[in-house]
Amino acid sequence: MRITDARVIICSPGRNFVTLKVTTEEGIHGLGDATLNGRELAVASYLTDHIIPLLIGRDARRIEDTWQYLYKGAYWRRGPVTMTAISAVDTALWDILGKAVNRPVYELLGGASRDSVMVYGHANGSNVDDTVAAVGRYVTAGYKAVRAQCAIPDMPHAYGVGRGDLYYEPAERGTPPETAWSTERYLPFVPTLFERLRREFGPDVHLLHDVHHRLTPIEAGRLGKSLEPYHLFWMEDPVPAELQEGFRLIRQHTTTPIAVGEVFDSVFDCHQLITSQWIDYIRTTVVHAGGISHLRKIANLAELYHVRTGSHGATDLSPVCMAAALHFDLSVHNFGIQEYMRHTDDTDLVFPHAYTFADGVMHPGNASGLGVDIDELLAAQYPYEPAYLPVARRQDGTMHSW
Ligand code: GCO
Ligand code: MG
Repeated sequence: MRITDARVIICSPGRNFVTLKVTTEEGIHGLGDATLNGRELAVASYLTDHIIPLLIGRDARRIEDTWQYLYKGAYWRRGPVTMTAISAVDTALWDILGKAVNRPVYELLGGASRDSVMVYGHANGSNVDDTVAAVGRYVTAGYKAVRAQCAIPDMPHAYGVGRGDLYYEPAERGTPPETAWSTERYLPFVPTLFERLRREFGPDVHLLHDVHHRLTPIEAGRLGKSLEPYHLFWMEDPVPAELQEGFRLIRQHTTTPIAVGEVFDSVFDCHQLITSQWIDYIRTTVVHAGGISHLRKIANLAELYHVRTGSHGATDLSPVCMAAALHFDLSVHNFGIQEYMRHTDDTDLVFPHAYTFADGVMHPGNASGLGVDIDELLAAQYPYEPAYLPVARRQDGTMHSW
């Protein structure tokens, strides 16, 4: 099963996506998502200029060997661009293997560990009433878990307040938009939001909140403690996580569960967090953390330490990643939850897929491989458009983490 062709397809059906398409001598093709929001062309070049020439002629069945060849062979290890490119190759090879043996990928990963995959959606609003209404719409739509974000009074650009109800799309065409941030206003406000949400929706719905890397460890400890009465499913990305040791301090102060890892690209970003039991959910995902192969290694380590998975699944991760994530989620024992922000209708048409949503849960479907494809003719109608994620500044002008 030699690889005879590999190509990068860049399209923008509502937002930018980079997709790797690998084809074998039998004419089987596999897809991998290679989208790195705001830095898309760097991954496209890494694949086209440095990886694709090495793939031609290789045996598509040697998934682990190809992973190690690309990882060790580059000499320069890790980093989001490298790891997103390797992820795309790995995902495409699992897709090819599934198609070659005519089985859905989750069966090759050990089979289903559960009947379906619980997902959460994003509810947000420019004030508490709007956020309550948005959570209500998700609950009515059958969701068992909802992430709630709200603009802080007098700070309209708090993280998570997006355009539209179903898609959360922070990247904007042109240069990076600037947003303002105030920890002083945020910290006392968030508990009032969750106090209201629990009053409106009762104890059963799972409520989540994304801090989006904005606090210091001691501030995060305070926030987690003040949210304890509202028993969140998780508090996400409380601090920027380059300093794994910082989570020890958060953990000392709160029992609110902690989720982290959407920007991690390998197990080396989180091994200390996991083995020290400083976190509860690891959010690494197929497209940025080394594909299905490496994500399984992270999950297997996490399982030993009672840490469960909660893969990133925002709108900027393509339906190819979503499909791969669902095969992983269904199979892995220590699954926790999967983020699911819907794609626009344009995106769904460009990437026809077998995965389904009903009653708050998803299933990858039983098509062979990943069960997702790309309509290249349609994709060509949506050319790439440069777009950037926002940046954040504190009120005195100091750059802050967005
Ligand atoms: C999430 C994330 C996203 C990111 C986005 C960046 O929890 O879904 O924080 O919304 O901001 O994926 O590209
Ligand atoms: Mg997040």
